[in-house]
Amino acid sequence: MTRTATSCDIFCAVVDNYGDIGVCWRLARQLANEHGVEVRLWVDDLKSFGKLCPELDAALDEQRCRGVEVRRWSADFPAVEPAGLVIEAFACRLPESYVSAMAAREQKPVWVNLEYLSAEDWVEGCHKLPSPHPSLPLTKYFFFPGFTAKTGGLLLERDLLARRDAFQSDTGAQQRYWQSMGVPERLAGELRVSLFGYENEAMDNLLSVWERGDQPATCLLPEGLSLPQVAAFFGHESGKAGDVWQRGQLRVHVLPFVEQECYDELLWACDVNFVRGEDSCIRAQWAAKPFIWQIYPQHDGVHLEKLEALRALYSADLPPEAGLAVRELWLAWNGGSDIVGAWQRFVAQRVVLTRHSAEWAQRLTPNNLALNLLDFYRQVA
Ligand code: TRH
Repeated sequence: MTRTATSCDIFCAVVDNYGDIGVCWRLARQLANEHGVEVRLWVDDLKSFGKLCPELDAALDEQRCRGVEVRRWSADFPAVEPAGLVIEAFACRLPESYVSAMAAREQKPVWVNLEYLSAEDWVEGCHKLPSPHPSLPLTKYFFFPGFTAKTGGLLLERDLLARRDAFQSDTGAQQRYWQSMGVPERLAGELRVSLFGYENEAMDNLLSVWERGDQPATCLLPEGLSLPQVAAFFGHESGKAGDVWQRGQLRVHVLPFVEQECYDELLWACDVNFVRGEDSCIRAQWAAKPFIWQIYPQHDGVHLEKLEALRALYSADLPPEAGLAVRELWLAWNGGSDIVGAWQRFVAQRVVLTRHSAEWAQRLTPNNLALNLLDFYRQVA
């Protein structure tokens, strides 16, 4: 008899920034609200989480939020009955007492380690691999998100693409959006670019090329790690949401860091998006607009292989000139050189890249991570 998952515990340790909790929060909401799963999300850092979901109260150990039970994950872990589906996000190591409780259950939970996203080839071979526990009657399975049919796919909400299409085909909705963010209407020929990234050596040159460009460029900059560099370019020590700075053709609007559900609109409304890490990179792909990925840097340089793997997959069907433009700009934005020329060649391919990005998003759609996870549960439970 096949069983469906009715309860799920997701464990999330916030390493750095917002990516870990960003993915877990998105998955938790999807399982709860689209699939009727009773989800408990255990998070060790409710303050970071609060940036993505401001209605969360970081002082509470237990609360319900958007259909999900949110629990503080502290060292003193309570005795709880494990859920049927247990998701250990990014190898965060479950509490020992919880693992023992899993082993004690007559019907063992399905235990999944949700891995980081990568477009590299080896992912297909490792997806769903079992790892038996050395001493307990439990098996943990590796579950890899990814871009091809043999991987776990990507997080995609049921109505996301319909909402995107409605927004992108409704100029009134876009105008209302810009108004709500305090950004004036578009000028003729203006380019709108969102910029979400880490510190970046190429920042000054990128801002300069926009400043001296032959079309007005509006840069939408969410508050965060890039802000000090951009502020310095304009001669300021710091900046805050609401600041507007102009130099030549470039105008920057500093935006608040918005709750996670509202970030998509920025990506949908812009012509080009700079994104980073993991979750915003996927959202930019669903936005069906040209994007530039700043990958989360790792000391050993392995991140550049990951960057190259997604670039190759995304660009495979592009005409050579457009493919080269993507390659040059992604490399220049990730520690390479000549961002000035790379930007100019990229923006010259904007029409081709926009069409391609829409086709790319369409191609990724059938491989839905939440559905795959629930199917996997049915196979294994
Ligand atoms: O914050 P990140 O740099 O997270 C990183 C990566 O995930 C990386 O792979 C991981 O190893 C490291 O953390 C520990 O980038 P990412 O993944 O894009 O997450 C940002 C989240 O913030 C994403 O869910 C979108 C969300 N966001 C908002 O909710 N509001 C905003 O205004 C913006 C700009 C982003």
